[in-house]
Amino acid sequence: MTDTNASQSREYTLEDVSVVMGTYNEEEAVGTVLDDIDRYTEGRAEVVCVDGSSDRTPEIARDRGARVVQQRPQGYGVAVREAILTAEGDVIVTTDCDDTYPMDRIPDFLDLINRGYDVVSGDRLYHGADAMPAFNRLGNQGFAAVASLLLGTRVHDTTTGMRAYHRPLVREIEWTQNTGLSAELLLRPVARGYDVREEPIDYADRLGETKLDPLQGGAEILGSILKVCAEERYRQFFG
Ligand SMILES: Nc1nc2c(ncn2[C@@H]2O[C@H](COP(=O)(O)OP(=O)(O)OP(=O)(O)O)[C@@H](O)[C@H]2O)c(=O)[nH]1
Ligand SMILES: [Mg+2]
Repeated sequence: MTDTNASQSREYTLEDVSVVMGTYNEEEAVGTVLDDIDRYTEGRAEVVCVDGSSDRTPEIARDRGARVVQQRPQGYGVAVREAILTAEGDVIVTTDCDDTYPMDRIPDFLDLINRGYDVVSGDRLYHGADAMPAFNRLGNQGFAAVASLLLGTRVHDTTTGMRAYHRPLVREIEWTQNTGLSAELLLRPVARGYDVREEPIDYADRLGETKLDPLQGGAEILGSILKVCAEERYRQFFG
């Protein structure tokens, strides 16, 4: 079993945390999200926004001390891959910039990484995800069922945007997906035997407009899940 984290020699603190996100025209939410991060990390975490906005999002983010990396908008995964590879902390926390994820849970996620997990994945479906549109909820349950069957390990929420990663894992795996990056970031570590924990979280209504078309986005995510699971199964059997 690959286990980068069990051998870690010291306890990580909030100074070792990078909170990262893609931001695309999130001026309604970005101030609240970054204020929450500051509050719950006591201003000690690095914050990285990979931004493709044409509105005031990057100015608001810079004003609040975030590091803003400008990027032409190319989709969720292109932005988040850049964000996780830019982050300098040993513990990398991803979120959406839409005020849906509970930033007050960052210290809990850090504790779990310190307990030896390589990935801590916020499971929105555990508490029912009432704020999620019914179509998306059903889709997410379907994605989890398909991925669980294909990998032979039960996973519950493959497309959550809130996770903590131990940095070595982020560097050890090659990330290839765009809309389906969130699923890839869970499924490849699960398939490769890293210590992955799904942690129930609350999920709130979005501030501002969604950036994802549910039908097209859903089809792309399903495609990513099938491809990633097939590649990982091949890798398990043929090396
Ligand atoms: N830089 C950048 N960020 C993006 C892009 N597409 C989406 N994002 C950001 O990625 C995050 C996820 O997008 P969302 O619109 O919240 O997608 P979602 O969570 O599937 O949809 P909702 O359920 O409506 O929240 C948000 O913070 C977006 O601003 C992009 O092309 N470029
Ligand atoms: Mg979102």
